[in-house]
Amino acid sequence: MLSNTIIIACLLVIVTTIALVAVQKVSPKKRVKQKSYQPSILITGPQNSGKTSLFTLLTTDSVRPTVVSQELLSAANYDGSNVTLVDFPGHVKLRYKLSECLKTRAKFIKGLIFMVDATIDPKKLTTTAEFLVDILSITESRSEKGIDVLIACNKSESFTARPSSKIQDALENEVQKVIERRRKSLNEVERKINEEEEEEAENVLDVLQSTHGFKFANLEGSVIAFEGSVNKKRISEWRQWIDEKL
Ligand SMILES: Nc1nc2c(ncn2[C@@H]2O[C@H](COP(=O)(O)OP(=O)(O)O)[C@@H](O)[C@H]2O)c(=O)[nH]1
Ligand SMILES: [Mg+2]
Repeated sequence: MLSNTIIIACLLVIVTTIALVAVQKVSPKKRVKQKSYQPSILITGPQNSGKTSLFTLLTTDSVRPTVVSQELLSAANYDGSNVTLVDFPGHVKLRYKLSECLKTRAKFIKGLIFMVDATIDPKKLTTTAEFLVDILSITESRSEKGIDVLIACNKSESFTARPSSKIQDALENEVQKVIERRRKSLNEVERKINEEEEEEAENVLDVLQSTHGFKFANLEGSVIAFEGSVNKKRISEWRQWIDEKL
């Protein structure tokens, strides 16, 4: 008799616990609201292009030596606005942080600065273009109007620097090649990728590339390239672009 009571009591405890867990799992869904974030401007781009130097110049009005960091830097209420300025480290291993941010906060991103070192040989822009395709794949598909991108061609005081128009053209060509390669590998590679994933990847490439090939001008977000030099504090065109986004 006593053992029956114990069994019933145990059963009651188990059933109550299961019910509580189930309720907890269901109720957050009901409460899910569209998360709200501060509007932001992101400074992105490959390593060593001058992102942290620019972030420092914009936030302290000084040019200082930088340290390679794995942490992103952010400055809320940039220049008296409600916008947060964010410096994303360019290291490949930290790219997921940028992807995550772009995916979850697309609507709150006022603009994206993609910084490149203008002294790099335009023929060696392949990895830079791959990075840009990763970014545009998200910004063009997650946000209705896309996100405006400034290609900030830094180190332009150097005599080996290329003009911004040349860098923009070279990047456009490289992006086209990256898209073609990705499309080819989607079609050719026999791997167990599920159909849904494959279709999504193809859709993203279609968003970027019309039948006439990839052109920055065909994107939803505007893409513009200006040269500048953080070291020489020659960044007036970049500042103007930022001011327009604030
Ligand atoms: N020549 C030149 N070097 C620069 C300029 N801006 C930044 N640098 C240098 O480029 C290197 C990388 O800068 P950093 O801001 O750390 O790049 P990040 O990796 O993109 O954050 C540092 O040695 C900077 O001093 C510039 O306008 N001209
Ligand atoms: Mg940095």
